[in-house]
Amino acid sequence: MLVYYPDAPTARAFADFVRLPDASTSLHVASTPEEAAPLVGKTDVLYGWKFPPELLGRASRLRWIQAMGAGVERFLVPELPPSVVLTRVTGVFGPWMAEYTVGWCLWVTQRIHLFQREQQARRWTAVDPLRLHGAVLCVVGLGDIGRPIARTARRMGMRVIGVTRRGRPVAGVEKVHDLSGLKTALGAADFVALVVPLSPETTGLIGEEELAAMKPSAWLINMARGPVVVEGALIRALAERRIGGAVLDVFDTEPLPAEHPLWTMDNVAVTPHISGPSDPAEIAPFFNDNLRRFVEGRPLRAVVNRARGY
Ligand code: OXD
Repeated sequence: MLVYYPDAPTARAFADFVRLPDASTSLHVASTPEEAAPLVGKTDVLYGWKFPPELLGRASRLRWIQAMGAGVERFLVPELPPSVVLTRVTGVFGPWMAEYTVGWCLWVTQRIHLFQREQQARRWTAVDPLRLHGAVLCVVGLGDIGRPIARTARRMGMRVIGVTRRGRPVAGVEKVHDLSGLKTALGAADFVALVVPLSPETTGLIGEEELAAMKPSAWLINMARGPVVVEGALIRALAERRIGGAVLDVFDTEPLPAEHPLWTMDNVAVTPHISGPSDPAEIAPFFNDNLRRFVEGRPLRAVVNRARGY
């Protein structure tokens, strides 16, 4: 078994939580392509994140990859042999991302940014906050992550609508639109939370027309992947104040380059891809359960459908 994470102490922490099924399994840890290269050809199970795709073509024994995150597009490369089963992590990130969503919605409605600035200038600026209660949150993607976000937002008194591929009803969500209703849903929202996986279908999902469908006061919260939003269109909409603002955790290029215009826009909050952290201790029970299933020949949990991309 190979544990791979591109940071040595974190890779070690992931490895420390692994419960090996028997004494004949050996566990290797790598955090650079150079360390992984001599190991990949003898690996049956890869427990990894940001694994160098070029090495996957050399993984001739590989049978199963457990990704350490929710979004698995980095593994869905032509080098990945078709016989390898890929699993993602479910049940872990939703609660984190629900707190992120509600936290940043409150940052907007409580005008936290404004009051911090005013405090620094010792200015008494009595502007009323907005109500979160009754505000409409549109969750785009109501899967394992979107549903806990919807539940948490509802508990805070928000009204929740959503968008999914098929538009099937979801308990507690007032109205679920299918993709053909995306713009209608966006137009009804005060906050839009993006939590779809990156796939050919979702690349550029939010472009010029979708941004134009949003209310001029609405905020976009992107926790999905940068390319789900057409970055140029978003920057124009923000600069021309055609939407209220954006809270962005993901970007086309990460880390966001120092000279990037999004850093300095006053209607943008930038966070460095932290909305759903991969904590070794939190993910370990999921991995160890799947490992037992793998060893016993039982079906694995959260197997990725490669054609769908999640
Ligand atoms: C993930 C991520 O997909 O960290 O899990 O973005």
